[in-house]
Amino acid sequence: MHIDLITVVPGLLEGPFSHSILKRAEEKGIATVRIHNLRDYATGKQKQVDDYAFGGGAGMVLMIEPIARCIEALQKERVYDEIIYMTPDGETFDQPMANTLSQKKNLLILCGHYKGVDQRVRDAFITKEISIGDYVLSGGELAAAVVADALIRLIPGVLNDETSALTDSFQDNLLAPPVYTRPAVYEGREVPEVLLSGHEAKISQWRFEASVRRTQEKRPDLLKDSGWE
Ligand code: 6GU
Repeated sequence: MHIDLITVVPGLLEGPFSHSILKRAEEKGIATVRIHNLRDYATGKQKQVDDYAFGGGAGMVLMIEPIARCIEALQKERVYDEIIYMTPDGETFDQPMANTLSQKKNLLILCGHYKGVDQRVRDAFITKEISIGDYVLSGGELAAAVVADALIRLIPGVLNDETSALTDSFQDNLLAPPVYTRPAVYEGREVPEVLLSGHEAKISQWRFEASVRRTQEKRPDLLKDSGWE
């Protein structure tokens, strides 16, 4: 997979992709991520990327020309499966959407800022609009990092067996079961005995039941669609 990100604040995106799992995915060549500074596609000595909204009102709007120039330059190098705009009024991101997008080859993600982008950018270029939840962030960058992380970790070869995505919460509409490590007893708090038994079948059964119980307690809404009820 290759992800291109367009932003006016590249610094906000550099950190998340230079650590841990995302960094290893990049090093293995499984997922490559490139951050593009919208200002590099602006013209004039001001390198202007935003302007006042027609009709007035507070807040600046990202202009169409630099964005169009940037997208069109990137499209000369790749054909994108989706051109995504990160916006609080987009479709709410969830695990099924992550699963679908993780199978795409080339994604372009545009991060909004200020009061958003000129509507004509959305009309002319954008194929999918994503929100990560019902709250407002100061820009789409942190949301784009969330989405990219959720996609990249699902690509085969990114995670090893120990961190396999198959046992994640949400993959089967169940939350993951509790986990424990050493010591077996901490200040009188004991690890459930079955987990120390070495009995694979019993452990699997315990984990499944613990998942169902945890989901009933914390997220009964998920169980309705799970088929486990
Ligand atoms: Cl994608 N962008 C912004 N600015 N705020 C958000 C969001 C995106 N998703 C939730 N809140």
